[in-house]
Amino acid sequence: MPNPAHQVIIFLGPPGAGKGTQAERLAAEQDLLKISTGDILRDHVARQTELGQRVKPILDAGQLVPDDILIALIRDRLASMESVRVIFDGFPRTTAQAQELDVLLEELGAPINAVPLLEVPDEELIARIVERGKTSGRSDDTEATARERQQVYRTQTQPLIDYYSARGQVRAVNGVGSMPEVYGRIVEAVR
Ligand code: B4P
Repeated sequence: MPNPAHQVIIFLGPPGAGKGTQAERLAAEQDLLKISTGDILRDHVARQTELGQRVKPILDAGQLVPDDILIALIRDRLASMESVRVIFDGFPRTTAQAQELDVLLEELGAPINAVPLLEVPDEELIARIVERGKTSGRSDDTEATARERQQVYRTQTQPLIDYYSARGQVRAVNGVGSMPEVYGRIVEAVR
């Protein structure tokens, strides 16, 4: 029996679409925990943990980190939660990750409430990432890596749109406009 205290939102969208930006505000305003796998991995890189050293070249190349690593990270985060009030930002990114997340959420009795999909044209995505690269210090914020990440998104992550659409969970959101404008659309979409 699902626990009504649970709330699970999965942000989908290409790199640079604004998932992190919007998930941060939604989490703060709706008392949810934002779990950003990109942030978790970058933190490991910054602290030079064993995992960080292993994944750094993968992040730098704009490729995806192996599924088993991500699944273990997410399993750990969810294990200690009594009520699962979570926004996933950047996870799942492959069908294998999505299937494993289903299993974990089923065990916790926490169904997915909504899957907002942020839609932004490719060239605007590249422009945003290159702009962010001027200050972010992120080694993957270059035009070449951004284009590689777009390609990876198309082949490995886009199939998730069908995966969640088949269950009627995807809510397409126009991600072009000011950050507050986009946020307003997301609030409507997840209501
Ligand atoms: P992420 O950290 O998830 O990177 P992202 O896709 O760039 O972020 P996002 O879409 O959230 O964009 P943001 O809000 O920052 O992943 C990085 C890497 O980690 C991956 O390439 C991969 O190697 C690895 N990884 C992470 N998760 C993984 C997984 N599950 N499996 C395998 N590997 C994984 O916004 C982008 C920019 O646009 C910002 O500068 C922002 O200020 C700006 N912006 C936002 N909204 C805007 C708006 N409305 N108008 C103008 N600009 C806007």
